[in-house]
Amino acid sequence: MPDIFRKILVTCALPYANGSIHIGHMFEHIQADIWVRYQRMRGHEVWFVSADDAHGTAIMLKSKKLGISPNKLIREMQIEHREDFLNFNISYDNYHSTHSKENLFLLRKFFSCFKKKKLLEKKTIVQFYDDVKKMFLPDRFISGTCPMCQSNKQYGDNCEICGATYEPTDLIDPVSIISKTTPILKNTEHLFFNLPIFKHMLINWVNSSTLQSAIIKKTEEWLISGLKHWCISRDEPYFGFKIPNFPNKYFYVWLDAPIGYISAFKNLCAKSKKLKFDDLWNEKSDYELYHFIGKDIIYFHTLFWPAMLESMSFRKPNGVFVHGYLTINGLKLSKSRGYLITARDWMKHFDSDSLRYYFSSKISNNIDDIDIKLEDFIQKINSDIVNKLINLALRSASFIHKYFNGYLSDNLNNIELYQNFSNSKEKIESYFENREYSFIIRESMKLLDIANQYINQKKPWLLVKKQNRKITDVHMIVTTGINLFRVIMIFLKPILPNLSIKVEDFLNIRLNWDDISVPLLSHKIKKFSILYRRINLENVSGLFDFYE
Ligand code: NOT
Ligand code: ZN
Repeated sequence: MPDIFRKILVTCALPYANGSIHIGHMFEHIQADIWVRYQRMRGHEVWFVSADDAHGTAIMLKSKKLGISPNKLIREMQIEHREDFLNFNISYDNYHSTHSKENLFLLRKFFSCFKKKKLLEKKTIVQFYDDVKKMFLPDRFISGTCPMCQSNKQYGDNCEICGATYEPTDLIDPVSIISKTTPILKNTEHLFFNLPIFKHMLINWVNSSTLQSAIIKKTEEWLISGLKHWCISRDEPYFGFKIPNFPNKYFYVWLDAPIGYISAFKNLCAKSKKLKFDDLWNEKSDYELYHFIGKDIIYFHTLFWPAMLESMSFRKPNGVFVHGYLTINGLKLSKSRGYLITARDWMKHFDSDSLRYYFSSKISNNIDDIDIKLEDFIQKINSDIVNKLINLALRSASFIHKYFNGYLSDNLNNIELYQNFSNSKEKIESYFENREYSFIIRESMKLLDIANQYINQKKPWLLVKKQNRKITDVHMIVTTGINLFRVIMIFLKPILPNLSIKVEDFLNIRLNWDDISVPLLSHKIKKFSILYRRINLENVSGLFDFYE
């Protein structure tokens, strides 16, 4: 048990149910999963949930295009997504859906609470309407020329070139992405949530929670520039939950999506006797709550979400952990341009630990974008995992079996060296806690270089051949090698779950955090079988080719 026992709920942003999971999604789910696995290893109570985000215009249109019902689409997507996350060892306690009975139940609760507290107002606004498809157009379905920098093919809400944000009606020459025609302006009535009323609460929350400095800055900018009333309804055709007594109107997907965090938890409570819904969501809860998200959806999590929770007298998040975008060879991933690698394609060429490791070598707690490259990836996996990590185990284990019947010696050859390794524990702990995984990789590789040098200097392969060899020395040297390997494997266990299972089998122990300071002695290990295979560039060319 750790000194301070923590109870934590962790979530990842809910992937939309209209497309496959790709490595851009995985970047977030892997980052969160490593954090969760680490906290569990420390003995804390951690619950990890997410769900498919099953509503919205995009899902409605996609199901039409496929000629199937939205319900069928989201059912099939959820099965696929769950499988993908399982393949990457994302250790969800529950992976639910926003199109669920719990989510509808909770959404209605939020809605009645908003009404009771007079937080809602109906207003008539003017919006772009596609007269061919007979539907109002969400911002992302309108494209035009940026009013600020004149770049063309920009979305209705912001410009990817100059970063300006604006109203769709500000766009020059707007076009409907769906019918490619010029949309018309049409009046429509909508429901607005009074966000400005929460300004002071939000200022307090921003200052009291653990947010990255860039996120505090951004949120404060929004708070200073003034909060607007938030439109929470959408016209049909739409796929989502209908608004009671407001004909032909649906709740906006972004209202029920964050409620999905709560409903995934509620659904989990029904399955687990131990968990109580109120223990987590009441205002005085002693659970910690953290959301892992990308930097495109910060304001949903630092403005709307705390305001929604406050109005329900629910507890608010302790932190929102934001990451930057993933790029491949410097280019942003894009579904429409086909610039992405799906989780499934990845698994056809590589294993999941390799992506977890490679991402970790680049993960810090800032929101800068992260670039990946095929050659860099292969080089890193082969040099770090195969040449340094596995090699250390291999070269030591071969002696243990050949000369010592599989047993480790009852003493180490170099206790000081072992202690130096295990003393890195606290440093590694703070890197995990602060999500600075690249430092964990760097520190582990530094230690592995030292361990391999130690074996190189001791040359056990020469020692055993010497005439009056000291066989006990050889035994203690290679036992030290195995023990140094074990310390590094404990550090890397949250990052490399598949390899860890194999190593636990090989060493015939569990890799436990609390065991780091005590060496493994007089213990029988199993025969070394292949723990990890080198990657050959020839076998994998093709996967990143669309970027050349
Ligand atoms: N489906 C959304 C997206 O950007 C994420 C929803 C996260 C849930 O992929 N919500 N909140 N707040
Ligand atoms: Zn622009």
